[in-house]
Amino acid sequence: MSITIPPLYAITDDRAAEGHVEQVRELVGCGVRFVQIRAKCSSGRELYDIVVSALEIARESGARIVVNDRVDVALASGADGVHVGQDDLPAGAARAILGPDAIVGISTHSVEQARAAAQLPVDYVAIGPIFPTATKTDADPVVGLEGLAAVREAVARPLVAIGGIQISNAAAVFAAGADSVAVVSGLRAGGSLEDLVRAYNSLRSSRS
Ligand code: 3NM
Repeated sequence: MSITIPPLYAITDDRAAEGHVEQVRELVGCGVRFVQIRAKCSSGRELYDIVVSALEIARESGARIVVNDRVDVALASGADGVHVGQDDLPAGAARAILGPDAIVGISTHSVEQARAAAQLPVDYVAIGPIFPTATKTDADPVVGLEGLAAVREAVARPLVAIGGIQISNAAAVFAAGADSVAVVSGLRAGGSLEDLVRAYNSLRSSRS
């Protein structure tokens, strides 16, 4: 349970014109090394096929793939791990199913939830939404940079910030204590994806 998550943690988007596999191909091709497949509209079978194809692409570059919510699909496909939310299977159960080498991450939405999550057998704790987001329709109240800093104080685990993060505000998110930024729309703003990926990844290394 000691992994290094790269500064940029990409998440695939159900709303994109390209499917999830194409998104993974593009993201990985542009230098992304950690991708969560978040396919809320796919059946179990569809998700399984997506993850198997994504893994074939990711393996060529050493990128890691985690599956949102579906521990069963993560296990069956041989994914690197799973990301669970507060209402999904408990992180301890996910760990028991996937074993000690899998990545298990968890979403939290408050300092209290983050503190509790840090006691669980997880590799990282995600906190959000940091800023308003249109991607998650049932998002919790915004925690802001102050909330993120408070979570940083309370949690020694690798900390992933999520929600409304763009290249324009990512430096402030790292400065507030995030180890990594999880991004959906902030990778789809147009322009060169390769340059954008490089820009996100260089922010943490330049953190003072
Ligand atoms: N989870 P974007 S916010 C998937 O608060 C997700 O846990 C959140 O998308 C949380 O980068 C969120 O486009 C949406 O804002 C992130």
